[in-house]
Amino acid sequence: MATAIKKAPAKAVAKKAVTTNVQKNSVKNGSNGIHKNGANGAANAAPKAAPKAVAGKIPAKKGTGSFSEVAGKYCVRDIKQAEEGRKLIEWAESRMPVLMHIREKYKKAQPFKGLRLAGSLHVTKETAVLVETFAALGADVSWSGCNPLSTNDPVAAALAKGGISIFAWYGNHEDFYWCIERTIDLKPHLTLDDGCDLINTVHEHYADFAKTQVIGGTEETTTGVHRLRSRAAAGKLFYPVFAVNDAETKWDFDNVYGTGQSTLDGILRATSVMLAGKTFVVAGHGHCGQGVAKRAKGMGSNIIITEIKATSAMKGILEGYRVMSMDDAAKEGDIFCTATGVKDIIRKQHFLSMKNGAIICNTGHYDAEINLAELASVAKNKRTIRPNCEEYTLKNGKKIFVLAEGRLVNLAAAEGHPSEVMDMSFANQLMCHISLAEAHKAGKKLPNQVIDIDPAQDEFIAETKLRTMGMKMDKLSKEQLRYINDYNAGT
Ligand code: RBV
Repeated sequence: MATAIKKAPAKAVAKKAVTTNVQKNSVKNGSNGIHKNGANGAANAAPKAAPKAVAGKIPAKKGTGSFSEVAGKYCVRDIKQAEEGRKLIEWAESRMPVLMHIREKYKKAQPFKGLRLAGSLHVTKETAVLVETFAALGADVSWSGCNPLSTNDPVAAALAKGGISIFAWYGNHEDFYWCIERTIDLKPHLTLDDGCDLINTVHEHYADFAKTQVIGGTEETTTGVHRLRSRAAAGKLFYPVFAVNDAETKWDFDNVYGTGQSTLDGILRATSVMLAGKTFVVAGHGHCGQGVAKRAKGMGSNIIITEIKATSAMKGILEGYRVMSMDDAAKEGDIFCTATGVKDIIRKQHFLSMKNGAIICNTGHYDAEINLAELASVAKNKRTIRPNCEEYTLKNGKKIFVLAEGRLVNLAAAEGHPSEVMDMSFANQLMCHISLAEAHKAGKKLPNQVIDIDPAQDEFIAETKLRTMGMKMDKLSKEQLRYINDYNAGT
């Protein structure tokens, strides 16, 4: 049924301490772990910081639906889904050999013994392998999601059942920061972020704690690293943070091939449209945009790139794509995907000039790239046409389809990047935290800066990955080594 477009008022709902049955109208996962989107969720409402726990009293949640909850320990949608989640985690483990190798290697040493770690990262089967690796290596772990639509509820249930302190559920618009606050209640020594919401919360609401108690942290994604670098430049970073995103074994693989595959996966699950012959507009031709464009081209789409950086635009040209402004691309595209990290990439003037039936989605970290408020202002109604696909009928009569509320389509409508590529990203996360723990135990204080990844760590991770894939590499002979370093060698 079509609904007139207006903002739903926030409802205050009293919660019982422990409930188990998911109510009829609550947003939930399908049994296959594929997300089903709630029809008219408070789409773009920016989450506000939750109140802090005062004298040990936990503030009430605002969200609707019921939960499985043990105060101070976990809050997930339905603990009865744990068995289903456990199978997904086992599936991911079998495809993440590097992480499992490092788990084995450090099991005896217990590098995190006595340390508490809080993480805010998409609760997927891959993340669960990372979380359980930290726990296996001695850490006391507390976890929250880093996007309202990316938690896999069965996986969250399995983690809770396995003893992890986790606060996360799919469709968590209202209590996003409430969950982060609950992980901070456990007073972490280490923080692990994807998008910097945890780091920002610790810095803005617990500054003294951040300055005196936190040893260090890591950041997973491009957007988060940007935020961190501006925080550090402003002199407001209170502990050292490793820029995991900038590792070669992260951004050259996860951002390109992971985003490429999972974004198309999300688009296809949400629409089932044919990609061959379509005009596919990719906004932003950085690592993520390159991955999306490559894979869409592989499926037979004609690619248009929009860019602000000449070298990135040039790379698109040499791949055989067209480059144009969004004003022009808006008129030509059948499918649009934003991957810029910048807000307002697709806005009112673009919606108005789009073709009837255009499909729009985003694969950047935040939901700011498509201006949905402006879309609502030129639309007369919207309805959910299928999971993660909303039809807006414009006042000019054309229809535009928005996927996953403009949030990361690969995580909201599909399952995020494949386990095989997250294996390397999360191996980087783990190795950085081992470095932080080891430095702390050795009494070494790292500077309160954004720290780049040691190239030796990249080499170790890539080598281990290749070995687990059964690949062999060549080695330079002494003579070859001498030759490449000989400045007199020539024709
Ligand atoms: N990402 N995680 C997954 N399957 O757990 N998929 C994608 C997963 C991360 C990825 O590393 C990227 O940098 C980040 O999500 C964007 O929020």
